[in-house]
Amino acid sequence: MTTQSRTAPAVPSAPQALDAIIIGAGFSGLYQLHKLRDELGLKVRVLEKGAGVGGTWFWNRYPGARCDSESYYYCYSFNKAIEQAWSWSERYPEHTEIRKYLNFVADRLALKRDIQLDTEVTSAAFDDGTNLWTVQTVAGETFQAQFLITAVGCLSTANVPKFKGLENFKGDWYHTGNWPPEGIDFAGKRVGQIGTGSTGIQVAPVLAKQSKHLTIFQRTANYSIPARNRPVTPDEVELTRKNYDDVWRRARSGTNGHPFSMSSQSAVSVSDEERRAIYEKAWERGGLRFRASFKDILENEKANETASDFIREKIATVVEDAKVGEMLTPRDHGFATKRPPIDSGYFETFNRDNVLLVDLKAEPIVEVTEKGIRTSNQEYELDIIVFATGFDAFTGSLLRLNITGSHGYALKEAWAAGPRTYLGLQTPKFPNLFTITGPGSPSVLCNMPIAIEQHVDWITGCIRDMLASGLTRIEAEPAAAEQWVEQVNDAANATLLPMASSSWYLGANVPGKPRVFMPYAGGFARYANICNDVTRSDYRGFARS
Ligand code: NA7
Repeated sequence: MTTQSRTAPAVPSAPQALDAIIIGAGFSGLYQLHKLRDELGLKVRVLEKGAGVGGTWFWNRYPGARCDSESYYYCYSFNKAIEQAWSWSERYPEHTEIRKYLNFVADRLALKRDIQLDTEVTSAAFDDGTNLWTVQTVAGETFQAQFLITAVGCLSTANVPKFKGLENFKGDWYHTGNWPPEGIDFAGKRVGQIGTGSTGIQVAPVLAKQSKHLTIFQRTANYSIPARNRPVTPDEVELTRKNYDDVWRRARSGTNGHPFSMSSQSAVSVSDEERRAIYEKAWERGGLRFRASFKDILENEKANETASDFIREKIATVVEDAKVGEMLTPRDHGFATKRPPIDSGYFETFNRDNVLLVDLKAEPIVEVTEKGIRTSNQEYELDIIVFATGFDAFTGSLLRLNITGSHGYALKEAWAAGPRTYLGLQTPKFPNLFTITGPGSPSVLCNMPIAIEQHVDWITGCIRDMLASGLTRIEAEPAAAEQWVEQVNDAANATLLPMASSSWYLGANVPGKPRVFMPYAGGFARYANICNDVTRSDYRGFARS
């Protein structure tokens, strides 16, 4: 997608003085602006690369793009009036409705006057003499502030594999995370889709319906649970509004920031019949809650195998061609060890006459040609290629900001062997820089708005305390970060998550990226308690002056 980023003027402007700079105007940036401006009374500017607010949802406009958390809790909880005024139309709203919601919030809180759109940050540098950050943009503007807060999301830098010959392709190609706002007309086109993660699984059924022919290039077969998306009834809206306090209490007290609790039963402690009945019920209900059917699906390989087997059987039932069904059946990793997608007719799509599945493990892509994609077996002629190939997750968008901390130390250097943070909030040698849902925090393992609110609340409290005490500098201590990295590893190793060797949780989807398990897998409630404990113990692990 191209946006009209402001271009550099001949003479760079004088620095604009602020108290805080926020990069990004998605869920995180909007809430952080509200807290710092309206509660602490700071002078704040949000710098946003896109032409509108929405963050992830500004860019991900591919057909079928929806959130995987249910709408009634994929939203903010901090403002009763907003919570009570907004109604979602579907169980899983489409990207357009989520953007509408974020615009509604931004308008209601009068946030837009402090958000500068079409503004791409090119660098951010800390000055030890003044304890100020200087941020520069593509247009040559310069901003200075004591606090710099990155709100760039975990999944914002598109991963477009470097296939040989892509520049020769005569048709059009797009990445799902950079979708043109005007949309794409697929009518009568032969489309090739690469990637079968959450995005590929959402987009495929729609592409199959809109195009003349769809070829899906699959590297790793994936599990998916039916979303069972449907309109939300007025009665449900009313009931949720009445129960919101309870919804948020439950969401914050659990592992994943969802308002449902994990079963207390082990998948291997019940009879085969009982287990099947529980999985069948969860399958019929649909959605990510399937993962909570038993407490040990992500802890015990045998338990995990029961869930994996159940879904494998479902795939075999849905897909009419047994050979295609087997190609679609994941055998190399357990259910939910990679981010589990939810779908609206994904496996059914392969029963259509105009859909072809290509197994890239059997016939890898050799090159993109003028006419399409050539695998080791044959050339597939295409008019449009859709890359649903994911993101340079967690670190990609942060490293692209060219951040240099104390004494010119580059974030690229600090994270050369993988991200090292304290609580995912700060990195040693980068004073006064806070990262919302940074690597080392629960982030993507959690319902994102819940994770975001917790981070924004913590950062706001921390800044409030600093200002009240006349402090001007806060920095994570190296020893605290080292210990936290260990805790992040231990939390991951207590689960089956590291077993999926090609997972983007590990950075394995981007060639050359260090393999480090990046999100904190110890659970949201435990993480939030740790953060609160750090606050209570006078910001243990942070040097403040
Ligand atoms: P994902 O989950 O990273 O999926 C990307 C898909 O693209 C996945 O199937 C990859 O196969 C495939 N891929 C990536 N690179 C290649 C190359 N070089 N060749 C062939 N296939 C490739 O990204 P999504 O956008 O689907 O989802 C990201 C998150 O967004 C999602 O989990 C939600 O949290 C929202 P692989 O599995 O690596 O073999």
